Order: sequence, then C-alpha cells, then structure tokens
Amino acid sequence: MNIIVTGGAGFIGGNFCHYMTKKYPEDTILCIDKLTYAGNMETLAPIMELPNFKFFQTDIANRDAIYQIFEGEKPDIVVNFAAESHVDRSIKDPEVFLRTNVIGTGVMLDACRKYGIKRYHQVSTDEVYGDLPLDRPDLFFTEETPIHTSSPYSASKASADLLVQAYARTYQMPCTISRCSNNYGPYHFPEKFIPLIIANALNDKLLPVYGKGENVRDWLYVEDHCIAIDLIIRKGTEGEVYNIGGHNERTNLEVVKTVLSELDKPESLISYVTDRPGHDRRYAIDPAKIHKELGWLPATTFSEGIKKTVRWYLENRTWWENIISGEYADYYQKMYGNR
Ligand code: NAD
Ligand code: TDX
Repeated sequence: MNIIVTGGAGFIGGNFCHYMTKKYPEDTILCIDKLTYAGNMETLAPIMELPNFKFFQTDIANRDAIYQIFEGEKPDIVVNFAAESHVDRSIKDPEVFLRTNVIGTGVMLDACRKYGIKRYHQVSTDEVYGDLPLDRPDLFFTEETPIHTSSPYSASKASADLLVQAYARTYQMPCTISRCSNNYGPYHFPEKFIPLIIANALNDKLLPVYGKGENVRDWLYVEDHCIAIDLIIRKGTEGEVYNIGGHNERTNLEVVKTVLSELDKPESLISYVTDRPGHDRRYAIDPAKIHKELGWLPATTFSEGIKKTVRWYLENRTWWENIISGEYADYYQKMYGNR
C-alpha cells in the first residue's frame, strides 16, 4: 500500500513515519511536509534512505502540488497530521492556523475525492471538546461530548473535523477521525511544555509554569498514539471518531517536579508566570471505545515514558540544541521575555 503521511517532519508524524517504515517494509510511506519552523529533516534522517520512504516538501494547502503528488503516487491511505499545533502561537497569530488546519485539510479531502482513496484519516485532538472543571474528576471526554473550543488552534482543528465529517456524509468518503490527548516523547519541539522544561532544566534556566501550575493534562507516550492510529486505519470503522488517551492525568506542577527529579535539578528553577489567556483547565479522555472495538490500550506508563523521554533528550542534545540556538531564541524572548 501507498500511505501518505502529512506533517511527517514534525513530532508525532515523524514518530509515525519511523514506526510505519519499520513495521510495514512492504508498504511505502509518502511523507508530505512544508517544513515550517516545526518541521525538521533531522527527525527524518534515520529513515530518509529507506527504500519504502519518500519525502515531498509541499504545503498541504497548495492544491496543484497536492494533486500532482496524488496523480503520480496513487495513494491508498492518507493520514493527515500536518497542522499548526501550538496553542500559544495561535493566540498571538491565528491566521496561519486557519490556512493550514482548515484550508489545508479541505485540499487533502478534495484530492482524496478526485483521485479516490481507501481511507482518509484525520489526526485531531481532545482540545476540540474544550475543557473539564478541576473539581469533577468523574468527568471525561467521550466521542459524544459536544465540540466546544477555547483557542484559535482548537477552533481550527474542530473546523477541520467538521469538514471531514461533511465529506464523509456528502460524498460517502471513507474517513475516520482520532482525538488524542497530550503526547510526549522523542522529537518533541521544545516550545511545548515537557521538552521546554527538559531543555531549560538541562541549561539551568527558569521553568515557566503558567498560572499556579494546577491545570491538568492527560499524557500519552507518542508511540502509543502511533499504534492507535495504525489500528484505526486498518481496523477502524469508516465514519467513526475514536478518542485516544490512557488515564494518565497530571497537573503541570506534578509534571515539572517529575522531570526535575529525573534530572536531579532543584525545584527552585520553577518560575510561575502569567497564565495563558483562555487556558483550558483539564483534559481527560475516556478511551473505552477504542479499547472495546480495537483492543487498544497504552503500553507505556507515564513513569516509564518520562524516563525514556528524558534519556532521549540527554542522548540527542544536538537535535534540540540546533533548534533552540536558531530563530527559536526570538520566539522565546517574545513569548516569555516580559511574562
Ligand atoms: P508539530 O507542530 O510538531 O508538527 C507539525 C508538522 O506539520 C511540521 O513538520 C510542519 O512542518 C508540518 N506542517 C505545518 N504546516 C504545514 C502545511 N501547510 N503543509 C504541510 N506540512 C505542514 O505537531 P505535532 O505535535 O506532531 O502534531 C501533529 C498532529 O497531531 C496535529 O494535527 C495536532 O493537531 C495533532 N495532535 C497533537 C497532539 C500533541 O500533543 N502534540 C495531541 C493530539 C493531537
Ligand atoms: O511554558 C509553558 N508553561 C506552561 O505552564 C508551556 C509551553 C505550557 N504550559 C502549560 C500549558 C498547558 O496547561 O503546560 C500545559 C501543556 O502545554 P502545551 O505543551 O502547550 O500543550 P497543550 O496546550 O495542552 O496542547 C497540546 O496538546 C493537545 C498540543 O500542543 C496540541 O497540539 C494538542 O492538540
């Protein structure tokens, strides 16, 4: 099979390309990525020369270029990871989120409709459900929870989901959607919370914690997300949404303290800074459907996953040091300079 993976030079898409090229040597992975600030060819370096991997530097919102790839490669499956993915950037500058996350998804869907496809899979997020209160630990997001977005990022991802569902119904396209909780693991761009605190702690820099650090996220090791998507594209039911998450809820403060203790760094590095506007309080996924229908359960616990992740950042310093020494320094100053 020919499988298009968009956004494959990013964090989760990159891990998915590694996973799929290794697991299915008989399939060809066709990676499409625009290489924005978040795309990194170093992430793909270990698989670039494999005979079952091809890379196209292309914008998913560029209709002509995307149609040309479909015409030449005749993909069987499309997995759409490509997106602007950082909530804080969406608050500062929403427009590119609409272009990539909404228009880009529309172009990918049109290409699938024009050239035919066995499966289109949209990688969505639990953020489309909004947030849950901190004092109701009994509440979880199910696939029936209404869409109720908070940030320009989550609104753009929800819009993309609605487009996918509209195409599935109107054009009878074979689509699935997955909505996953927060991922962590290797190749995670250091603007996001866990890699940012690992990189800062390793450089003895302050760790910016928004508000009081009480917000809760449901953390999943990235490989478990890759396994879930692979199951959905092969065995999931067309037209369905699947939530992915592993009941691994932690407050941000708990996460920071765990990372500091793994690195043997002092808690005095914690610095409470102005909160994110509209900051979602708690995300918590109910993964009962994917467990019952596809037998998926996370394989990696948070304590194992965080150890593996910290080790990866220690052993792959060049990967993230190259990032933080570039334009990222300007971003960091703008985002955290006067916070
Ligand atoms: P990322 O920001 O690390 O990577 C995004 C990739 O998409 C980059 O390689 C970038 O170059 C590429 N890209 C951006 N705009 C593009 C365009 N117009 N055309 C082609 N490529 C483009 O993101 P991530 O964290 O790996 O997230 C991947 C997907 O998973 C996103 O759709 C995101 O919404 C979703 N998701 C992420 C998480 C998480 O915790 N990171 C959780 C749930 C869902
Ligand atoms: O410097 C920081 N300090 C801080 O306290 C940063 C960057 C974040 N935080 C907090 C905000 C959140 O409560 O940590 C938590 C996690 O923040 P992010 O890593 O920015 O992730 P989040 O906003 O939860 O969104 C992530 O999960 C869902 C991904 O970035 C999305 O792409 C995905 O859809």
